[in-house]
Amino acid sequence: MYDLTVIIPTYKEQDNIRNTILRIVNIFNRNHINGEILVVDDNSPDGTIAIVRDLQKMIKNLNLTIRLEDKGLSQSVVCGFENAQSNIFLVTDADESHELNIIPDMYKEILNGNDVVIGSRYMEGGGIKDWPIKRRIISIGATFLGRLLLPDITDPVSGFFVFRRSVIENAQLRPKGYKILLEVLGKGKWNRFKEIPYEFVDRQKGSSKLKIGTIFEYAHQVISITLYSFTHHESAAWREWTRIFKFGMVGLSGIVVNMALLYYLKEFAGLPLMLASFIAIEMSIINNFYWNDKWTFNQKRDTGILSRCYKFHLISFAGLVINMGLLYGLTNMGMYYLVANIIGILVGFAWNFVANRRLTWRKND
Ligand SMILES: Nc1nc2c(ncn2[C@@H]2O[C@H](COP(=O)(O)OP(=O)(O)OP(=O)(O)O)[C@@H](O)[C@H]2O)c(=O)[nH]1
Ligand SMILES: [Mg+2]
Repeated sequence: MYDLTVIIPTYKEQDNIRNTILRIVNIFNRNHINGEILVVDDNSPDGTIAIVRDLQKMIKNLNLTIRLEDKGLSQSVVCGFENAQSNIFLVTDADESHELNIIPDMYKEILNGNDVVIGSRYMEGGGIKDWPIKRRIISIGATFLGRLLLPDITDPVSGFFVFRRSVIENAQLRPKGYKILLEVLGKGKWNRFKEIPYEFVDRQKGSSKLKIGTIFEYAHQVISITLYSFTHHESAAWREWTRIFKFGMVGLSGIVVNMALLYYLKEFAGLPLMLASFIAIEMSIINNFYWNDKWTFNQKRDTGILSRCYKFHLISFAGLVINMGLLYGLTNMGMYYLVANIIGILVGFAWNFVANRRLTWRKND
């Protein structure tokens, strides 16, 4: 048994694999990590396998799995999870695009109690070097889609991550395509996570295997994780759906408060309509804030209640502007006003949820 398994999926990496393995061995030695290196190769026709076999003669903690069917990156990584001889799995590429030097920090954060630790290109301090504009656009699009499922994570499609075996013990992974991390995060069971920034460097040697079909595979993957979460309520994606649902319920309660108060202030307190409406709106915003703070986002916070309440007000106000702006614009374009209003409400709701999720109730652990 080892303390850590570094899984390296490979396909035609004869120019890179030796260096990568030697660097990881070096990192293990310098940091006294009792680690295993597991190369999972899809029967590469070049010299990759011979090189690994050769290195195995002098590196006893180097293992090799050769797969003969169902070729694919994600499948190979999952095969690595199955064959690993430790309870902590770290995945990295063979082409030295990842900053291998942060492996000890990533591992340490797992020992500190995190379930998942991700090397992030998209948080402050991270980055991407030498990427053509096309690759950047595809990556940003993929990241955006992934963040819809997992808003707390800046790089949910990173190929550089480490996690505990327990995260996926009961998850039914259906590996396909490139984005295995999204599958692990979306279907797995985890609470504490950490991201560590690093700079991705484009491969210097060997060729890229990214194809256009990969994009469709990815869209398919996002949809199936969403569907999976509906029936597997321990998954992280489900946690997010629950929040959206609660946020919607709170929104409905706000409408009830608003209507009831407006009626009372107008009919019984005799206030002028606009003043009554102003008070009713303000009370419904406070009502919504209270329940979202207590119920929807019941978690540790990193700001005081007044600051959260203030942000919630600003965002609600912007939401109102969005709602009314759409109502105005769409009816001017000839749309029936009740239909335009529904669109305004839905877009306003999406804005309110996403903005508050990001700004008002940020912390998740
Ligand atoms: N086992 C296996 N490994 C693969 C497969 N496709 C890619 N890999 C490996 O997965 C890692 C990431 O693949 P890359 O081709 O580097 O993907 P990328 O970093 O998005 O793109 P480039 O660096 O531009 O090629 C590398 O170690 C590849 O050798 C595959 O079908 N099977
Ligand atoms: Mg690469």
